[in-house]
Amino acid sequence: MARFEALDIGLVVAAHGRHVMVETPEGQRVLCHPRGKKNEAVVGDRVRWMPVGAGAGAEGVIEQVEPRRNLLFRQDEMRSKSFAANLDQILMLVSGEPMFSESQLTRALVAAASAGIEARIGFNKIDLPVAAPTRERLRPYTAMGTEVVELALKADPAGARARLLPLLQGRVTLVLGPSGSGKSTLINLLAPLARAQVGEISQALQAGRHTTTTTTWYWLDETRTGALIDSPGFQEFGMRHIDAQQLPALMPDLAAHLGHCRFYNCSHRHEPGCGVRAAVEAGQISPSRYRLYGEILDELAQTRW
Ligand SMILES: Nc1nc2c(ncn2[C@@H]2O[C@H](COP(=O)(O)OP(=O)(O)OP(=O)(O)O)[C@@H](O)[C@H]2O)c(=O)[nH]1
Ligand SMILES: [Mg+2]
Ligand SMILES: [Zn+2]
Repeated sequence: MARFEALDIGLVVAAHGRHVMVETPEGQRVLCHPRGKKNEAVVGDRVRWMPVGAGAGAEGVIEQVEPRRNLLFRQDEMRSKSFAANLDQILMLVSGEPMFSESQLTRALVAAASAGIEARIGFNKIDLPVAAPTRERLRPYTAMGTEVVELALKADPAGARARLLPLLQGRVTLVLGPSGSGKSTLINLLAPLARAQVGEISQALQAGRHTTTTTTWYWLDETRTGALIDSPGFQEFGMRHIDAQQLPALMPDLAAHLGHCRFYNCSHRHEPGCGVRAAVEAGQISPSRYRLYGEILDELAQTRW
């Protein structure tokens, strides 16, 4: 391990297959390749690298990935896996059009909690009529203590900026959310040098969508302290690494009622004297969240592969 300490350190700002873009502390970008067979470096990683070749177009080889503070795993719509590391927080961006999936939202929040990463919800497109029912759908999340930041990134960019900047400055934020929720719009608004591709979906022509396909790091400003990470819209979250026993503790609304069950190893599904189920019946835990708990638990209990 120690033999690489003399090498330059760089930050992974984009990763696509075996191509990894590494940024030097001076802000130069070098296309790097991993030394080994596998590309283990992900966006947000700090790596030790060595130049190969010289002059313009010089590339590099990654010799070592530095130890990580945290690592978040996700799977996108193309079922390809991607990760980001060393995050300060996650901003889960949702909207009423397209209507967000509670299952996806819950999974993202559980994955963040499991990785020990703080998460907030950005509720975008509040200018649309569908915002009222969407706000209702988000009520269980507000109630369990997850911050919901209301935004109209396109209709009221100044308001969105004022609300978001204090939360984002000086921190590394991974922006997650379904396709079309406005992640790239957010990044273009707050990271002026970004030019992330925004999908203007034509109703007549389904073609011409500019959907994000790679995970990319964007600095918030020239001081290069805070950053936003754009990511492709996701369908699934890999959760197989989560221990089924831990699941209730990773869901704050369920966690609030643990320790009130008759059986110490209660699964909160069918046992008598269950504090969690009593809370569902009393309306303190939303039926949808309880249903999602059961769904995820079933998945985690299945054979691992
Ligand atoms: N009405 C309304 N539309 C918005 C708002 N913010 C973004 N949009 C539109 O929503 C669409 C999708 O925005 P994107 O930023 O490309 O969404 P994305 O989350 O990056 O999508 P993917 O890259 O496919 O994952 C675009 O047509 C935006 O103009 C808003 O506040 N209100
Ligand atoms: Mg995008
Ligand atoms: Zn129970």
